[in-house]
Amino acid sequence: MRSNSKSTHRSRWRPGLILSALALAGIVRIAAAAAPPVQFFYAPFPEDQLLAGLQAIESGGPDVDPVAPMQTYISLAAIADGTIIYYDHWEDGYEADIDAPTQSTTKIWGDGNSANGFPPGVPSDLINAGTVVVMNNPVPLPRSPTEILFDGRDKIAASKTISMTKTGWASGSNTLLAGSVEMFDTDNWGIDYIVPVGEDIPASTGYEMFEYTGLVILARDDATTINIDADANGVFETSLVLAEGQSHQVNGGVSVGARVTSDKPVQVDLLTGDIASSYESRDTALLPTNLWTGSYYTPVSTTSDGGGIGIPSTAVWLYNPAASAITVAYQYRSGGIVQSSSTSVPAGSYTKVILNNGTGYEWH
Ligand SMILES: [Ca+2]
Ligand SMILES: [Ca+2]
Ligand SMILES: [Ca+2]
Ligand SMILES: [Ca+2]
Repeated sequence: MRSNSKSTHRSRWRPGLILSALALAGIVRIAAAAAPPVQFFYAPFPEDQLLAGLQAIESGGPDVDPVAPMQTYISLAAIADGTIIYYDHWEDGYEADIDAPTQSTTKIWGDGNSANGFPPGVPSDLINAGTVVVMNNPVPLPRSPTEILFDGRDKIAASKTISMTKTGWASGSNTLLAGSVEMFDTDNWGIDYIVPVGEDIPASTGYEMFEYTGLVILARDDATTINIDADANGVFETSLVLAEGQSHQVNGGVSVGARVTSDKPVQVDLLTGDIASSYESRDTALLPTNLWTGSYYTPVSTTSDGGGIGIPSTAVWLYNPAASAITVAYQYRSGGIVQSSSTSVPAGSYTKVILNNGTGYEWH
């Protein structure tokens, strides 16, 4: 075994890897890799899955139901001059090497050569610090892969770090029921996720805001096995295999402490809503558990009330995955004076803290 292991290890020192390492050190310049990607993104919430989630939240009753087509906005912001973006649509399959594309549908943005594509709204084809690119189109459903559109599952690579978001809504309900999530690059994906809120939070505690709780799970690699314990009973009731860029939806039925694990990194997004409530939903990208930490800042509070029933709109939900209760201390300013307080979060459960108006909070 030792001999095999050593052999395997040594075989990894291929000449290409050595050259790449030297190139990074500035010793060797390799013409073919003028702008190698350092970040990779996959747009979450394929439009059919987002529509299914929105329809589960808002259907029936007197309000206008969500229907196709969807409206999709994918945006990116650059922080460095000379950023190169590679945009690879899922519809015709992914490139083997996104920075050496062979498909005419794959666009290279920011290289000053508009013949291979340029960002919407940026005819100069130059992406500099502060450049914002917004990709927007209606997305008919069901999707026909022969129609190339900006949509969920598309793959984006960047030669310098960027930030990205995806925003969408359905026709009918329009922007009354819309969602927007930050897109984490694949370095910030993980193999273990726990959902901090869920449908089992009583209406009296959660204002029914989690009456619908669902997930979309998107894979980076072919042959990614995912396991899902949506009802948080400690047993994975669903196990399936996803290909690169494929997305699986858990369309409701997610409880506090629900878990998603995988053998390769995945992206998990959360969609929640108050069912048939004249349009109330929330969504967010979940962080994998290895990126959880013991200190957070909350920048936002508000005076507005929740639906005119006197409930402050801004609340923090604290989740404790441990087998015993934990105490969370927090500080905030009131009238310019720093105040300290604390709350207890039960084992495997949650606590809600409502934020006072005009305050920022630090949690630890
Ligand atoms: Ca596309
Ligand atoms: Ca493609
Ligand atoms: Ca170009
Ligand atoms: Ca289960």
